Amino acid sequence: MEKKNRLILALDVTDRENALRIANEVSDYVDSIKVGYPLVLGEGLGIVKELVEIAPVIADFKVADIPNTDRLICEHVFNAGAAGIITHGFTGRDSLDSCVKVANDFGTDVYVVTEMSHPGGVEFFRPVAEDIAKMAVEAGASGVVAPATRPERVKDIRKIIGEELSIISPGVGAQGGSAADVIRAGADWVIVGRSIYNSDSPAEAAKKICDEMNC
Ligand code: OMP
Repeated sequence: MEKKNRLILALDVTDRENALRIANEVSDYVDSIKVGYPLVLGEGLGIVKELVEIAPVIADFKVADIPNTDRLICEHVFNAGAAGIITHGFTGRDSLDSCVKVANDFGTDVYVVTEMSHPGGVEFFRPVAEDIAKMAVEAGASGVVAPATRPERVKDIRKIIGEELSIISPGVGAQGGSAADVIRAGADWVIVGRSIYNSDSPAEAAKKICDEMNC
């Protein structure tokens, strides 16, 4: 993913018309659009093909299954035109290897969740976040997902993964995190949903976040 604006839009609206309108409005300010279950269950995987005309798409399916099922999911997603996918890591190295293998065949990216951004994200993830980050490096993933709600954890995870892997970081705005703080802590991109798509002016909201990150 080209690092221009450091902003990834989390497009968690559920209908095509709104999705395309918002994506078009913010296209100058985002490096990628993340789609997940809300939009794909609402409109089908075909929406990815339409969105890639506007910006590269990361498919957030938090893939978490046995290697064969993971492979099938990744193949579908990349055939639909996505440039990247988000997977879980707690399913183990063989499952992650399966996703990375498909991504390598397609020339696409795999991002592995380390510690999640919501309050419950510390309950089970906290003790394993570092190990998952290490595994992401060893498996040849492109990057990890780490919480903008806890910039100190982004710092910890950056120390583990070094500079080669990217950190994409959700939790800015609606979940209370600050874009500038988490970029300073070592994130490469912030992922922002509600603060942009629920705004009266998604473009202005996206521009404001980009301006904040000029730090
Ligand atoms: P907002 O809270 O509306 O900005 O959306 C954040 C987006 O990031 C949503 O699409 C979440 O599903 C996603 N996300 C998190 O909020 N926390 C995480 O730990 C991981 C993700 C993710 O993998 O993208």
